[in-house]
Amino acid sequence: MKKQWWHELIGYQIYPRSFQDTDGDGNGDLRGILRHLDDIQELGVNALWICPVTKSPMLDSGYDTADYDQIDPMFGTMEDMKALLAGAKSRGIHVIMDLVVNHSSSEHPWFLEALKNPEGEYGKYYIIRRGHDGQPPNGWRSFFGGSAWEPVGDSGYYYLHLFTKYQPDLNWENPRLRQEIYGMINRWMDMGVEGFRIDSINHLKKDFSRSGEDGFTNVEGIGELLRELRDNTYGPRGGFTIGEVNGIRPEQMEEYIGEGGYFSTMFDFTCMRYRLQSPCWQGRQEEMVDACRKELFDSQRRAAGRALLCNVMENHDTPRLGGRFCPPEEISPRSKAALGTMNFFLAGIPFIYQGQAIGMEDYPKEDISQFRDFATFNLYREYQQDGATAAEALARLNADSREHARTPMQWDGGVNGGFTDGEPWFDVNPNCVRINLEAQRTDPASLFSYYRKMVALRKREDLRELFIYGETVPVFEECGGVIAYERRWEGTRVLVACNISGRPVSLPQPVSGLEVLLDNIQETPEKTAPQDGNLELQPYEALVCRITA
Ligand code: TEU
Repeated sequence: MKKQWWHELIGYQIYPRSFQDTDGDGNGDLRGILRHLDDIQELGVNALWICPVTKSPMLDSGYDTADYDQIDPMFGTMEDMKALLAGAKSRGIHVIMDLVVNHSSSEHPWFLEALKNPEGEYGKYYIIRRGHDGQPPNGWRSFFGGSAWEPVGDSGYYYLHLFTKYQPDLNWENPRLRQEIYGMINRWMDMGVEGFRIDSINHLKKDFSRSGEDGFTNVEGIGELLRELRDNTYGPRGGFTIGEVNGIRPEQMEEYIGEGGYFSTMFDFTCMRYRLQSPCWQGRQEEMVDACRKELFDSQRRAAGRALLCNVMENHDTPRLGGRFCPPEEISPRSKAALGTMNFFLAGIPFIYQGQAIGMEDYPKEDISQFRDFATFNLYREYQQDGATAAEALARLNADSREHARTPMQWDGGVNGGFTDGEPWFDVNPNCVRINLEAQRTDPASLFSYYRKMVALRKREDLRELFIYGETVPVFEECGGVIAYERRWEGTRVLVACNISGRPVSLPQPVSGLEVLLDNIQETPEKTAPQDGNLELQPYEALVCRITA
């Protein structure tokens, strides 16, 4: 694999509305990110992905853009953005933005024009079609519930929205629209943005002859659009891009992220999809971990030597990881550390989500009114239409709502966890008295200190290349509930072994000559790493060792 500057990145994702408020309006802002750049640097990461901060009515948390060239006043000003870019640069941190171009907001001036005249110039910026007999053009369903078509008044026209009705899909078949988008991307890059996390990008192309998701997911011919997009923007500028790509065929990975691919990397969402709360896994943690391991190693195998995946355990669309993998009584700093370790040392580019390194947890709601996301309310209605009672629908949201990831960052144990002096836009989890950065920063046994050690280990001069380019070799695959692999590079071998279960495990074959590099049970490293014999892993123990013999 040809070396690239961005292979060295270890990323941190910020959900800005919940990061830090500095002006007392209860919403996080760009100055809040600026204020915490030192904390981010303390963690050791060298890349930031900032979720959308451009002008938006915020009906999908900024994933509904009303002006691609302006910062939303909620987050601050263009001057704040420039200050943030400069502050990050001076600390060696590369900043990427979220690029949301499958759709805009329904308040974007293009769309307002399109509504006035669906046949006119701006009508062609969107996907607007005639219905028939009072019915939408076809039966496509939105990802967030209901029909994907919304009538344009009583004109007989409908516009397509794969997400909420406030997010009309842009028409990528229109070359004028494409040029507008390329211009906008280049303006951000001129300003110092070094790349993008690219939202919902595999839905750009539509095929109206197909029913269901096949009509708008990875449609034949999408590659031409993705290639042209790259060649007119981040490609020639050497930008770093992460595609939010779901559901491509295994053999397409190289086309997407191999050398000369459409993007630098794409998320491996494997770990996000496994949830103990899902009806298919309830109470069967070991089977779930085994299935997850198999899928993770399959994608590692496919990428090996060809591409680097972007490895993630949490993001703004998924409940917190402790509850996804562990029964409630086993969610602890130790189990969170083991889960973090399991993913962090795989081949690829790791990204840590805000709050993950201090172990933030889901905050179940007692009433539907405590949620904030339009998509949540859609689901709540849909669950009830499908026969659930209101209480059951709420329980289901509490089990798997993406909003769990969006509670404000817990900086300290004070009022509102130090997030705001005002009224927070979304309730702070009261467990901030226990789980917060201030308490963990100075505690060498804290999860935050452990994450710092993980990052430092990945960056260690003598192991850096091994963690980026080394082979990933699954080991102890027969051992239920354990995820273990070796990383191998030019004669150096490192073993990563994580026990994702609440019981001790003895690995089935003896191992010898282990030098412990990292252990999430600091008190007993010598016990767990015998010089010769079978390795014993305590419940939720994670070990990273150099194999010296
Ligand atoms: O998420 C896209 C999304 O919801 C996907 O998981 C989608 O369901 C998938 O592509 C199906 O194949 C992104 C953002 O992360 C999310 O927060 C936004 O709400 C959404 O796009 C719309 O912009």
